[in-house]
Amino acid sequence: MDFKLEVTDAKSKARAGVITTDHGQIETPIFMPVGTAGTVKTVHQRELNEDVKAQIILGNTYHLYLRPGLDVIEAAGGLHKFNGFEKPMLTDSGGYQVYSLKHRRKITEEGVKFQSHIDGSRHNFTPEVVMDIQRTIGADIIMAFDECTPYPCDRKYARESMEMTHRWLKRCCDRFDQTESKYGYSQTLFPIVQGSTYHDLREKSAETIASFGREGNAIGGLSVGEPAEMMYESTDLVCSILPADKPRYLMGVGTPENILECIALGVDMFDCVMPTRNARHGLIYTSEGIINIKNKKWEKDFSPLDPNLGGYVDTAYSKAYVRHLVHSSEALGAQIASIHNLAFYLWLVGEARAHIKAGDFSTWKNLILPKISSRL
Ligand code: PRF
Repeated sequence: MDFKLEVTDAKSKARAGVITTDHGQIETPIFMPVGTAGTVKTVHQRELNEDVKAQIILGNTYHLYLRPGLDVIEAAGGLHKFNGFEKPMLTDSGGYQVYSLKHRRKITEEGVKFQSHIDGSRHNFTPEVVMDIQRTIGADIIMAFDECTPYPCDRKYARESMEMTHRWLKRCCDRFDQTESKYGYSQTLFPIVQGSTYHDLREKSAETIASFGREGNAIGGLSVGEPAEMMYESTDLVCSILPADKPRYLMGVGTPENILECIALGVDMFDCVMPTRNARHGLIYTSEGIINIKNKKWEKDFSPLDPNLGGYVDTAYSKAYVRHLVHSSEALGAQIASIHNLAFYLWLVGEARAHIKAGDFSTWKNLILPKISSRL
């Protein structure tokens, strides 16, 4: 993997760059649609390419390991061959998914023992196991095994957990460096900064993670219930320490507003289930503001979903029709809304990138934020 920093904004810390992987290039800042089980829910691969204009998608180690299982993915020749998405992919390590299991897991120095949410079967994830699994899945970018601390989190727990995440990182790097890609293209490992909302811990973690000298770095443990201001403070602090010549990935963030604010702090990559999950519940992000398509207000509004975006679903379908579909729990409603919301997120980061390059990012951000955050 290679990262070329093209422009750094003069008035903020926003950056534009290009990541090159063996499956193609990613223009940053970028949003990565979440494809937990090897599929971006309700969106097929041609739509991801042509309508959403996705440049990279995310998969989850935990889910893919449980279903379909590694034997199937390996027999297919890796996840790209299995799901037919030939552009870059990234897999999360399971650190966050296992954390979400709460009552069905036990964390020790060795790793995490957990029970499957599908059938209750017992499994053991260690840093080594998680590296081996991600070698078999075969994503271009793979994540270190970490513990995502909850919010709030007492200081002692946050410090001990962060130190364990650092020891796990050493084990991840050792295993990763001793093994090879299974499918002939290269993979790269991103470590993850933790440290909850404690500034000194965040600082320590960012310094430790940076000292490993990997090709990119991630920020975890944020957007877990803390106020947005706290998330911005931690992100700002961590970005000031992580090396400028490597991509920075803020995990699981966020709203369109969160994304623009964190681009301004120097983040290059984002992922979040929000655009797809919210789409399935009828929340539509548009260039004019946020719509709850289930509201009666849209019942006879035959205007296009979003006239300014210009994508197929934005002009082909009216608000009234999408309202009817979502209201009736029709699969097509979830599909149109998901494609639209993802296209909106990709449009937003694309615009951010264009304005960083044009030198007016901050002015543009301040103009567009009130508009896209308003409720219609
Ligand atoms: N760690 C991992 N994945 C994540 C997170 C984390 O802290 C988050 C936190 N927002 C989202 N996804 N491994």
